[in-house]
Amino acid sequence: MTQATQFHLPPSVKKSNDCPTEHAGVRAWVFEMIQLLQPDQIHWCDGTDVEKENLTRQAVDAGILIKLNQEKLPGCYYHRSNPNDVARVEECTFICTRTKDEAGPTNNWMAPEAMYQKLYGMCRGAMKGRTMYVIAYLMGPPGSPLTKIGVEITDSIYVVLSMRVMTRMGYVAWDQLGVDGSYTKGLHSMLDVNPQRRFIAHFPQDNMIISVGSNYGGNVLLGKKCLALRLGSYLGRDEGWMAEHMLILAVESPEGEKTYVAAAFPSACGKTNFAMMIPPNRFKGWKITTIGDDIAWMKPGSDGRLYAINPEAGYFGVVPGTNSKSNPNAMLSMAKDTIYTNVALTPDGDVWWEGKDGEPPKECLDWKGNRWTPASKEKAAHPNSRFAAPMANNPALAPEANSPEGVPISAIIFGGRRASTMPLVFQAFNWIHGVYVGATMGSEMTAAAAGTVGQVRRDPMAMLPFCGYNMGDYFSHWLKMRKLLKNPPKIFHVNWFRRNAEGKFLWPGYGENVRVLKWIIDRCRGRVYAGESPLGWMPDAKDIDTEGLTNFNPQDMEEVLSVDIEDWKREVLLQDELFYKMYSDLPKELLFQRELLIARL
Ligand code: OXD
Ligand code: MN
Repeated sequence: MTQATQFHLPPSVKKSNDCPTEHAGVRAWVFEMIQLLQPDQIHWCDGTDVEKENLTRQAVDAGILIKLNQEKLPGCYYHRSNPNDVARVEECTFICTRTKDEAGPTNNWMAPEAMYQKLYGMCRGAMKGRTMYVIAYLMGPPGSPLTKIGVEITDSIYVVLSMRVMTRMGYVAWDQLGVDGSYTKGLHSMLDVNPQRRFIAHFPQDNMIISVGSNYGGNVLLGKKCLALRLGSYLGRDEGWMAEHMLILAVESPEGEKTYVAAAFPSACGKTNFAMMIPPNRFKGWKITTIGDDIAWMKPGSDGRLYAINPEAGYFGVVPGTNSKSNPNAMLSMAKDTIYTNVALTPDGDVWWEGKDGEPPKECLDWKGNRWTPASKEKAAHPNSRFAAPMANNPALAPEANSPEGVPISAIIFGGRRASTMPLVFQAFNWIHGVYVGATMGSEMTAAAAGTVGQVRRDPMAMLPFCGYNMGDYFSHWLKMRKLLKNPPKIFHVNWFRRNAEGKFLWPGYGENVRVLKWIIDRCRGRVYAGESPLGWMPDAKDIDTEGLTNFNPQDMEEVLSVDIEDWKREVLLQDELFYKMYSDLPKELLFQRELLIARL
């Protein structure tokens, strides 16, 4: 444990504890931020249980958290956000590289000096009357060569308590930082939680994040989207690894054969459900365990395979629609020690949301605190209401989630929410084709980001909102990674959301997705046939096991696997929308892949 040391404060600032670090850079930066932000008090977070108890009590006293029914939900608390602050906001998210070109055509950009000036201007005196918390946290298991250290300054007790769930924070991180470790700086102030004064700014060349005007997880838990994806992708490009918006899971066969898979789906397309899936009876003896549900950091190993870690320690999942059928493991994960945000609150201190098991409550308070009954027109829980739960709660947690070496990935799966066009599954012909498949991914929009729900948007590798540099260079980095891998993962595309002419889902989804996963694994291990299609290698209908599927008509297999050439001609044109925007930055290989696809069609 790091020794407490003297840290001289301006006389107006109280301290609640001693500084736990001798790191000169961190101390100097914190001192500078105290002068800028002018807090009443500073608290260095140590990550202990005593600290958690104290901060939780303070948050309850201040009305920031509501203690839930401890018999039903031990250790669980409830938070309502400002109604203007319920999702990530891409229009307020900036990549402040030295030149606009480095940020590329898909990111908002501002010159670093201008952005610093603007945000430091807003931050002057912003913590008057508030406590400034200093959080050191690890992204990744302690001791992993892939792990990075972050230090976040915040004036939000909700952030501190959520960071405790989502990362390994406190002494474990102060210790790994040591006296001269490198780290990502993150400054967060809620200011007055005003959308007009909301900015999430990334300075990749300074390894720095500034987030102001919000208190929503994706904008303010700076280890997650800001460090693990935006700065992570930038660092990965320079250091020869990949930061991806991917879940990681392990599939174990009844014979004990383990295969690791990473999968990228856009926000709120079921990554958490897929990562925690429970195989159906037909797959008795098969086990799926979760390594991560949102982010993968992947690096080539000495054996030429791609090794992945989950940098996070918790889940920040979408709640509505979660129930004991769609995701029993998520239900158990959030049964204790969880912070719920923007769900509905029942009179007996329980939580409720649309799609939860059982009947809706006769009455409750909705996510805004207004009385709600089943006759109400508005939803009780916000569609992007969330749970923050420690991954240790997940009954299906893979022990490898804490392994510093990470796990060797055999398959990378891309997917989106598509009512038509995209078949249930296909395999890319090779890595370069797989990069093209990922780069042209599209999905119907959901509530995780502000925008028009339902419209198809291109979301390359599910990274459009999370790539910390020029997306064209990001594709080149993907292509270059192939050269570092003797045994690269095979690449696949899936779509669980295809519908028939009547609008009914063709595939049952959820735990049944293991049937598709099995085909994918058999392909990786060279055990199953595939036929060539214009899109890639596809299964024969008979090669996807449908035995025991009660809610699936085997005739539908042909339809869910079908490739409609006319649909695909339109799809290629739609894909061009993003390709045109990025044209001058696109690697030639991808344009060539586009030509090949058109020729095959
Ligand atoms: C998330 C997201 O919160 O992708 O994970 O939006
Ligand atoms: Mn995500």
